[in-house]
Amino acid sequence: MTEIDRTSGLPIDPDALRRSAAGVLRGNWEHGYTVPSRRLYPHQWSWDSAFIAIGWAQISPARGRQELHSLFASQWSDGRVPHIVFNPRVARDAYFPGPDFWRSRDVPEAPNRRAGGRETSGIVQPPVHAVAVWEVYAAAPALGRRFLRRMYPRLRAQHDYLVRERSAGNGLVVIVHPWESGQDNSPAWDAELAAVPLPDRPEGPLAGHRRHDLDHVNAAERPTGADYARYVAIAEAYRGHGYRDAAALPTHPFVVVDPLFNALLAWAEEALAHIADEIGEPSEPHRRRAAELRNALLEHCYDPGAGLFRALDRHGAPIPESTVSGLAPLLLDLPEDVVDGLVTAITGPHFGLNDRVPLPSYDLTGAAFDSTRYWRGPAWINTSWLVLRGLERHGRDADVATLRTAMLTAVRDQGFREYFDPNTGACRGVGDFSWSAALTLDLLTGQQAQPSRPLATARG
Ligand code: 9WN
Repeated sequence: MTEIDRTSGLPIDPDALRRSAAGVLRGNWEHGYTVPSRRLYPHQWSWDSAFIAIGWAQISPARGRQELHSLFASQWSDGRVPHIVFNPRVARDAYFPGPDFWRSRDVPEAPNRRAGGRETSGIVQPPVHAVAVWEVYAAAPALGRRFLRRMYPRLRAQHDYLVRERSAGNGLVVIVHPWESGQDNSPAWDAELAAVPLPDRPEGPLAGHRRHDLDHVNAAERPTGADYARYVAIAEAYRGHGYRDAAALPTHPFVVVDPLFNALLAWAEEALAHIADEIGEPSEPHRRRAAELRNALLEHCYDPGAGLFRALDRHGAPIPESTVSGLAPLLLDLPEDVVDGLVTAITGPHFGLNDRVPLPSYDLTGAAFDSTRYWRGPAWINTSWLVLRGLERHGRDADVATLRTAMLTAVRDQGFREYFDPNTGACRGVGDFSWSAALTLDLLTGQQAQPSRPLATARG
């Protein structure tokens, strides 16, 4: 039944929305985990699984636990959690680049195929998983702490890998591929990408490869062919070093600091501290690491003039593009003037907070803005949700309500789409996209004010 949503004043039928969101997750459930999209992404993706588990927590905490167990079953022995874990039940070329491109089977640190391990990619994605583990546990603590005990060492190994192998030398960690940011063709990567030499092959730089994304989504909504050629070249360079960071990084063609990646690592360290407390492990090292990452973000990435955090290039110089990534540190404990700066950026002309469309992925007034193309402008549910959690943490209730209304309006009117035109709200990308459904379930639960938001409300 349609009712007026208490916080937003929006006419929605929360039960119907909840039912259809749950239907998307159930439809995308695949033997122990959830694919982001049956058509475009028929495997398990790393940060998708974390957001998806947060959604499952609301309707089936058991599936939320399974989702995370399944992903971490393919963790490499060096601690990295691969960005894709391949589904052996779909054709090997159903997605490009697939298992025959990444060749994890040749890497001793990767899951052993002969022992039943799944093949994976060799890069990572933003480490938001400890938050998901905590939220899945917090949704049903009566199910017991065994899940936390099992996940804690794996999460520690995930974080230790990043801090050990990916150090930027300034307290932050680097990423080695645009796909690792989760915001693949963000304008923040343009200058670095332009410097990546394209392989000189007579049949073109993507020779021997075929993109499958364009079978499912309009080319105007996806990265360009030149972007893809460089994505492949960067991945091939890393693969050429057996995915060993110490060997690869000195000459690697793409090395940047992403504020969202680092903010999520810090937020996840806070979650690890909660988990450690709950199972009787020392939590202080996690709080310390979270604070160190936060301080390094403030020192090296915050741009007080713009009121947001900048990505850094390989020399540690700020990249002058304003993207939603630069708003993600709002998830952390910050000085009040920095919070004010971020809120001004969110509500001002660059990100244009309103109650119709979620937040754009890129500055609405930026030179590279494109309302249609992937991470160069379109509004995404996951990054909007992260900013919403940040606004919640800092008690900006009116802005939380506005953003929540925008997100619910988008999925109510356009469905659980992958992304949306940030000006008109029109749907873009694929439909029945898992994290859009999962995080809607979380939003609808927030409306019932259930006490399952420990990280959002914990201050300091
Ligand atoms: C490459 C699965 C993933 C998300 C990323 C999003 C997109 C893949 C692609 O889909 O990336 O990893 O093929 O475009 O950019 O954030 O995790 O949903």
